[in-house]
Amino acid sequence: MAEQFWGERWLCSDSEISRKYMEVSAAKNSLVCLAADRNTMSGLLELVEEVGDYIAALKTHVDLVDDWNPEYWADFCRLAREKNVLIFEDRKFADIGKITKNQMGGIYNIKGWSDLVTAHLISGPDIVDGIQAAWNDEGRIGGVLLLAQMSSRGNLLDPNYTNKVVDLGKVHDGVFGFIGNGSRPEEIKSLREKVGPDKMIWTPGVNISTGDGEMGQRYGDPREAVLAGSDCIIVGSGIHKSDNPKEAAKAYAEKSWNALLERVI
Ligand code: S5P
Repeated sequence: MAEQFWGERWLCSDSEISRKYMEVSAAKNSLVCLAADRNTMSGLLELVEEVGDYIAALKTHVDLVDDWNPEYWADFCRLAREKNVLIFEDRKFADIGKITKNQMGGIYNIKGWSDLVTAHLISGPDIVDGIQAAWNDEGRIGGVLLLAQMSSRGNLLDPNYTNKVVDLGKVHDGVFGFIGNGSRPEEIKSLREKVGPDKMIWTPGVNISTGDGEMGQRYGDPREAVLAGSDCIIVGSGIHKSDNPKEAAKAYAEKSWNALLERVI
């Protein structure tokens, strides 16, 4: 079923995790990854309960939760699995390969529950091998999203750096795709041209109300991001700070899905 909606992305991709994402998004008619940036376990559980049916992936920052403990987290991950969403820890790893491998463990044990994680490629390509080795030790599969662009004002990821990240990431099986700047459709378009058809581009910095956000964050329009080549809109405050998170999640799902249909046709 996913093939008819995803077109060449489906045909060109032989990654199990990419196909899983495309299937989940097609089943839910949503290209939304919720950035679940709430500080309490009860707030997180409530949010996923409320919007889980309208999102395809759930992005976490495990280290910003005030009352985190392994039992609560296991409940949270169980709920996410029941809701059929991929779990994506936005850890933005950046160290050398062997340290990153160990950082996938530790008290949070990210390798045990994440399907996707983010990494910067600043330390070189071994970081991807380190992350993959950690999942492998756990008998699990996962995908790395490399930061090729960022949505924040004044970031240092210039086009030259972006090109290097794409060149290295494109040929690595452990790389699921790239983070692009959702606030600037022209940047997404140029990223898509470099990446080609087979890897994912996921974009934060997306909101129905566009413009500047808090502390240098910038927002672009969800439909424009998808038409420019984004495969998933990462939406945080647009959903979790809305007066009605469920309705907001539905609205983002609809906009992103209709844009995919428009793009493929
Ligand atoms: O360049 C980036 C990369 C990421 S992963 N800009 C971002 O904003 N993010 C993440 O997306 C950020 O860590 C946050 O969790 C989310 C955006 O949240 P929002 O509330 O601004 O939509």
